[in-house]
Amino acid sequence: MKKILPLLLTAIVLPGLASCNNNQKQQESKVEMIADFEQWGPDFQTIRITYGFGRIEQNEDKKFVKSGNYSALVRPLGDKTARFLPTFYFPLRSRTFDFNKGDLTKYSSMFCSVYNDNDFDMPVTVGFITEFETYYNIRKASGETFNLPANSWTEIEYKIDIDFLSMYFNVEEAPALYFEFEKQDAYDASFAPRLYFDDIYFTFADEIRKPIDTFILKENEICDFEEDFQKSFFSLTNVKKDHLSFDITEEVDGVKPTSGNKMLHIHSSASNVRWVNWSHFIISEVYMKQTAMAKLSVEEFEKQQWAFCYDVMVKNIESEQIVPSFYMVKNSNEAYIGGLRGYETGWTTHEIIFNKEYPVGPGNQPVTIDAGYILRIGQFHFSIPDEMQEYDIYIDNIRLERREGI
Ligand SMILES: [Ca+2]
Repeated sequence: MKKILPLLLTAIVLPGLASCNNNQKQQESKVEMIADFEQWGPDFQTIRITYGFGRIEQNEDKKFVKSGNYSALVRPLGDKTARFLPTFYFPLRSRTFDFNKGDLTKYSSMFCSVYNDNDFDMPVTVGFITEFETYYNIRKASGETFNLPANSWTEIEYKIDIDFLSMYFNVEEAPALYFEFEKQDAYDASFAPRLYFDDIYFTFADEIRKPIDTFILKENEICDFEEDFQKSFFSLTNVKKDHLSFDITEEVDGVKPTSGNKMLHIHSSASNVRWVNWSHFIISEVYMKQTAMAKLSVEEFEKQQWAFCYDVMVKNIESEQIVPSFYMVKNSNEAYIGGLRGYETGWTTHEIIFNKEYPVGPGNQPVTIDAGYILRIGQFHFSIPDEMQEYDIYIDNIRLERREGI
């Protein structure tokens, strides 16, 4: 019996090993490596960081290496004055290193290993950069946020949804892959949290995919808040952290949407500041460029009178204002229409008529939403002031309406 046992074991173990090796080989051939951090270039050399990011360096402590000899020690900080959350990213094309990994139709997922060397959990958001010029000016597609539990390795899989991403950019030419953190309460990188990244790669899809156009709106709709994809184009700038929050909701607290089944609900918490701060609910430029607003031709714009309309209700506060602001591309020019007040009696429709002069704009100058804003429409804001008490804003059915011909 003693002699048979090792033979049996051998017989069982060897085929197991063989199939394991085959699997491994198959997996390797299905992988596009972005960085395994074994070499300085391109792995570290091509990384870009946002202003005030913190620090990234090569690590050789094996405890924090997933494979090979090295990994990347990432210490995100986030300068308090920086416009962006601390983000590092990998351009997917390089002339210097002669690669092009930007055709996302070939890939199914992004994988990476991260060790969170801190006594607290940390979130990281993964996604794609849609445009980068300088580290002052980058644009991101909404990503997916993963929790990194304290003192352990996490394997991240970020599924590459080309239908969703094709709303932002040509998915055959994705500019860059990003990792974004929250701002840390630290001033110096030596106090920043420690994270180790290793083996960042794309897996190949079984076949090349074609994106399906899911960005479909009703005629003259800017945003009715009915479609799931819309939410990923909304964001907030909070003057104070978590001062403002929003959700897309069905009927709530007796408030019913004015169109369809869903509406935007913005909640503002009470503030004790003694001066006016404005936070912003933002609809992204990428979104606005695909709406009825951007599809108006100049001829149509001049021939008909058009109005930008939305339904709004402010609850739990007597007198309130929100200020809609139109931007041209790249924030180069803003026009806000001020002086909209008093919604306490229920739903009201606001309209802003294009080509009409409004009395209050930047610097108290008259302002007109003219053809320039249609041809070069950028992001759109609702600006929302701090108040001493908490309150709620409901918005629905942002749309264009045709008025009489002129
Ligand atoms: Ca609606």
